[in-house]
Amino acid sequence: MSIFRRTLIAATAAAALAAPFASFAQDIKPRMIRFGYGLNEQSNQGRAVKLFAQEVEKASGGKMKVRAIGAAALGSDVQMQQALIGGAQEMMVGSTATLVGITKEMAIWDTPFLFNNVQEADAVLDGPVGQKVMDKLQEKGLVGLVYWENGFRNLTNNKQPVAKLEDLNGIKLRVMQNNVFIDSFKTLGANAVPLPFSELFTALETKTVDGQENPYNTILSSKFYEVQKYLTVTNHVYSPWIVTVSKKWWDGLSKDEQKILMDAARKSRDFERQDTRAEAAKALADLKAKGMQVNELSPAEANRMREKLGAINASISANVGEGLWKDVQAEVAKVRAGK
Ligand code: TK8
Repeated sequence: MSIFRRTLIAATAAAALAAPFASFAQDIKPRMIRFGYGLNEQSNQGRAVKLFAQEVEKASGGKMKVRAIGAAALGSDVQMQQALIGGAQEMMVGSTATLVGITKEMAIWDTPFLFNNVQEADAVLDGPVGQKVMDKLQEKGLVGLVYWENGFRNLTNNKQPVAKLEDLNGIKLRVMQNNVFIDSFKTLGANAVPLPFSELFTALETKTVDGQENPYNTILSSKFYEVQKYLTVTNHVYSPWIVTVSKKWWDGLSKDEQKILMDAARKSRDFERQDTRAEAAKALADLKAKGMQVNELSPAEANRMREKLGAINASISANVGEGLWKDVQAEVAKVRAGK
C-alpha cells in the first residue's frame, strides 16, 4: 500500500471518528452559494456582494462559500429569478422592479416620487410594510433578505438636453421590464422600450435606443457616459435593490446557516447604503468630468413632470391593491411627520 493511500485512510478514519454521521460530508465540503448580480464587479453592487461573501465565509468558519458572479454572467435579473425559483442558483441581487412579474406588490416601489429622500426610503423599506411586501415573495419560491439602495433614477440620452417635458417626445428610452416604468415614460411622451439591463450598454452603443434612466452610480460604473451625452437630473423615482435566495435551497439549510446569511445580508445592506451614498455624492462631478452635459429641470418643469406622473398612481394602486397603497402612503406620512 502506498504511503499516500495509507495516509488517506488514516485521515479519513480519524475524520470519521471526530465527526460521525451525516455531518461528515458537509464538514469537508463547504456549501457553495452562487450569488449573481447584473452590474460590474467595480460597482456599488459588486462591492457589497463581495462584503457579503467575506462575512458569510468568516461567520461560517469557511463552511459556506459565496461565489460572486457579476455582469449578468448568470443571466439578466429575470433569468436569475427563475433560476432561484427552480433551485439552479442560490442567491442574487437585482431591482425590485424586475420582480413585478412574479410578485405584483413589488410595483409599489416604482411609484414616481414616492420618497423625497433616502431616510424616508430606509424607514419604509426596513419597516413593517417593506417586510410585508418582501414576504410576498415566499409564495413564489423566493426568500427576500434585505433591501439595498439602487438609488434615485436620472435620465440620460444621446439626442438633446431634456429641459422640458416636450423634449422627451420621440426619444427612444430603454426602461426596465415593468408596466409602471413603461406607463411612466409613455405618459411623459417618450417612446418607452423595455429591455433587460444586461443588453442596455450595447443597445445604447448601437443606437437601438437613445436613452435610459438609472442612478448616477450605475451611469458611472456601467460607463454609460461613453455612449450618452446628456444627463437630466430628474430623481423621478427611488429604486431599491433586493437580495433574494432560492426558497427551495433556503428550506434545506439549518437554522444556524440561515442566521449566518441573514446577519451577513444586514451587514451588507448597511455597508452598501453608505457606499452608494458616498459614491452618489461625487458621481455627478465625475460624470461631468467624463464629458456629460448635465442639466437640472426648472422648478416649474419639475412640477409639470410630477403632475403628469401622478396620473399613473391610480393604476399602481389598483395593481398592488388599495390596502397596500394606503399602508405605504401612511408609512411615508408617518416618517415625514417625524414619528
Ligand atoms: C441590474 C438592474 C439595474 C436596474 C436596471 O441588474 O435594470 O436599470 O437599475 O440595477 O437591476
